[in-house]
Amino acid sequence: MKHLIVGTAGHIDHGKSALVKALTNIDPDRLKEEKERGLTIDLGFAHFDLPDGTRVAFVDVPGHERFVKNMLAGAAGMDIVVLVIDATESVMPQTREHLDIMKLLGVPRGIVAITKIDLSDEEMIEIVEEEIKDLVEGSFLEDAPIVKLSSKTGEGLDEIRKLIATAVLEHSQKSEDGLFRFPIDRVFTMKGFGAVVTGTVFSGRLDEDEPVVVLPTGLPSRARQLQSHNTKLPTISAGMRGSLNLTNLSLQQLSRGDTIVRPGTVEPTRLLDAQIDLLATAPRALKKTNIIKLYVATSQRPARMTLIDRDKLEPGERCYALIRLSEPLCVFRGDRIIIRGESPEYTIGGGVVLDVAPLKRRAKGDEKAQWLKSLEAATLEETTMAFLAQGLMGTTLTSIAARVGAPANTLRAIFQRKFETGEALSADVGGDTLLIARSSFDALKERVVGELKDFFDSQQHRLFMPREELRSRLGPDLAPQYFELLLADLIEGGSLETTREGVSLGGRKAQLTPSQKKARGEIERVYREAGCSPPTFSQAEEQFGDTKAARQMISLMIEEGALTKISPTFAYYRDNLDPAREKIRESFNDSDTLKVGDLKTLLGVSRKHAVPLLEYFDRIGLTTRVGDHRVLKEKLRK
Ligand SMILES: Nc1nc2c(ncn2[C@@H]2O[C@H](COP(=O)(O)OP(=O)(O)O)[C@@H](O)[C@H]2O)c(=O)[nH]1
Ligand SMILES: [Mg+2]
Repeated sequence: MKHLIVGTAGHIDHGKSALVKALTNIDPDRLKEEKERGLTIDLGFAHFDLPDGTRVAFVDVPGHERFVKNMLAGAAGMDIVVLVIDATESVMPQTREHLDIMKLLGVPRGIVAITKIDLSDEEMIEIVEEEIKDLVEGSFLEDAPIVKLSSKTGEGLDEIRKLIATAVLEHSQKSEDGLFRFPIDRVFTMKGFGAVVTGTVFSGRLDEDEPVVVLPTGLPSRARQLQSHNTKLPTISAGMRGSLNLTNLSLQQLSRGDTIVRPGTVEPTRLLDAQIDLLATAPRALKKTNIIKLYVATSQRPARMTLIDRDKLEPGERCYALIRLSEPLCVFRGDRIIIRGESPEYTIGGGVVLDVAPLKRRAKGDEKAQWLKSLEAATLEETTMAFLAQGLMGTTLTSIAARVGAPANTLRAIFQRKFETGEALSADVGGDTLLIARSSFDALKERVVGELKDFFDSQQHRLFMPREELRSRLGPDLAPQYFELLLADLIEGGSLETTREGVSLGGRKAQLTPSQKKARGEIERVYREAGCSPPTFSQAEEQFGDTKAARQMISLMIEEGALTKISPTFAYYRDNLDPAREKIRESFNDSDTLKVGDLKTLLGVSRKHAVPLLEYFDRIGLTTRVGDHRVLKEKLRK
């Protein structure tokens, strides 16, 4: 079954609503105020069935210039437009503005209807036809059929029905594969149901009772009571008019312009890059920075637009621009946008969204333009890989899917191939997949080696760079899983060695200057001769004189394992600590417990050393503390 939306466009009072009513028997002017004043204020909805059973949805838009903002909310979902022109008035300002909007939105096809022919004569109608031909020249309506009709007498209605039927049959149906996206165009309450929203499904599909989220507010809900044209359905999909009941949400929490998506698929943005066309009829050129009103799907936002590849844009010209929004908006790559100037608000141009997550880092104008140009014509696969390669630290599958505007499953298929060719790698990061471009991976590998070289250049005596220090130097955004992947790859390639404490360059040895060597020998002697009563670190450093050299050599000996650090103040010479441990173990042959006082006698040390020693042996699992004494852990287990 096909679904598509036929929309009206044209100047006020040219007979749009009357035509929709004549074709569908439904009055699209549903508001009391509209009926009273005979004026369309907001979008109207109607439908009729073609002889083959295809249901055609109509969106009727207001023609008044004050309500163009409402018109835009309906225009974004149209597949076919009927441009309505009054035979007695011919082309008028909103005829032009609506046509401009349709062009900018990329509406693919349409029909021109000359209405009220019962009030005109042939000569006049011919003039109107000529004016229409001038108007549509060079546009998507250039070869569109022109039908002359009267909604009052019914003349020409059969002809337009047939033309609509042909257009519907020839129109290709939207695919249902995209991310589910439902921009809300109406919100109301229904007794017994609570908040109900209507809209046109822009992409994807949704089943009844699925969890959803409303953007940009982020309010979670569930989709109940799916309907299309008052018929209950189990599923709604791309191209359909639809309505749904949002559970647990009230009228006040929802508004036109909000978008319904599946949870965790899309994040709203405040920043986007777009290609912009300034209409040839725009009153003035655009400056480097402009205050504008941005329209996307059913939403609108005040925005600041900065030209990227030039300082000024003349009417009729095209360029790239960065758009900053005052409030976040749910927008997709590839979306058509409309921009309007302020006071008086008037359509000045539009364009296409190229990137919904532009890098905050300021690229130079030319460089950025080059990047956007490459994105403009890129396929889904190329775009995916381009975005991937931009992030040195990798990107999650979810965020790259949102950035390209495609569902994660579609990307999984692309990445499967990229893993095989080696162009991409992946790491599991708590439920999501971190994707990494080979180029980023290689660049980061080089940085790891670079950081290590820098580290050892300034600290020749060190054996290892502590892991955490290395990771933090690479950047706070680096996922631990990615870091491990890098290390594993470098170790396999032989350029890295790791131990529990740290990371070193493959085959590297500490290099000591003659004075460092001397210091090392001296300090080693101090610790060896001190037996079980070594000096504190600061005592050892002071005793040697050159505090810095002493500190360096102490940490080197700790890294090497010649010294064992047992507390923040003490290290023991390994060859002294090992026998001490054995003595303690043996002492438990004669006694079940060991007290601080016992250890003092056993090793001939003072309390200052005995306490940290016992705590150290507890820590390494030799002994354990019970009350004011120690027991041997091995004995406990028996
Ligand atoms: N005589 C005649 N009047 C029409 C025709 N179409 C619309 N009208 C009248 O023109 C006025 C404006 O029509 P409407 O459909 O509200 O215009 P819209 O603003 O474009 O929606 C209404 O009073 C209609 O009854 C027509 O084909 N013939
Ligand atoms: Mg109307």
